[in-house]
Amino acid sequence: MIIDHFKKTVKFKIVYHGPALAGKTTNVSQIAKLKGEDILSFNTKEERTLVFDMTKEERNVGDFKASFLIYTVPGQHIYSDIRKMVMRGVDGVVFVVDSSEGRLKENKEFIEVLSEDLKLYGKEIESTPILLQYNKRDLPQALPVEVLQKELNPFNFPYTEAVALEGKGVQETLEEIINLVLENFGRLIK
Ligand SMILES: Nc1nc2c(ncn2[C@@H]2O[C@H](COP(=O)(O)OP(=O)(O)O)[C@@H](O)[C@H]2O)c(=O)[nH]1
Ligand SMILES: [Mg+2]
Repeated sequence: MIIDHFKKTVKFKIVYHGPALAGKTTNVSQIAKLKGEDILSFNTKEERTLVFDMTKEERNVGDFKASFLIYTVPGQHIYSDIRKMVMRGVDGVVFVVDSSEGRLKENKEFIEVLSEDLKLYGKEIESTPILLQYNKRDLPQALPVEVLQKELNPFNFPYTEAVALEGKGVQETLEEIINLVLENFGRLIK
């Protein structure tokens, strides 16, 4: 986070993390769309989100103006350098889970990737504001939330359910991570 006491601004960084094709870009595009904007995408020539996307939210916090810069990481392992770069200075993470049964193993492995990414910048997964979003709840092969909770959420992070493709749960997820980040900020400045 970057605080500017002169201008009364504080900037936070929120990253949508998670394995490839979980729905990270879909979430962030929906957030931008709600504001009548497009996401900024930095793609390769194959037009996949191999680099990252971003958008911005603003809130008033006391007499400060808080901005939240929202990024996605590429989920493909070959782009780990870019992922790590995006994770620098992160204040809060939405870990997007593809609820499909066939993606469970990948989701699990990626929680480990998230943990390593945080360690790289001296942060522990247990003490970072993290929210799990169980996405693609519309799929017939979606695992029950209780199963996902047991398999993916040993730290008992707050979670949301979503169908990002239809915009369901997208705003709720964003509000919840913003709240978690602000709560954490409140604790830090006490
Ligand atoms: N059925 C379903 N598909 C989704 C949902 N959210 C995203 N998708 C699809 O999943 C694919 C990957 O989404 P994308 O946002 O690019 O994933 P990313 O790699 O995590 O950024 C795309 O084809 C999306 O349309 C959802 O809630 N339900
Ligand atoms: Mg993407």
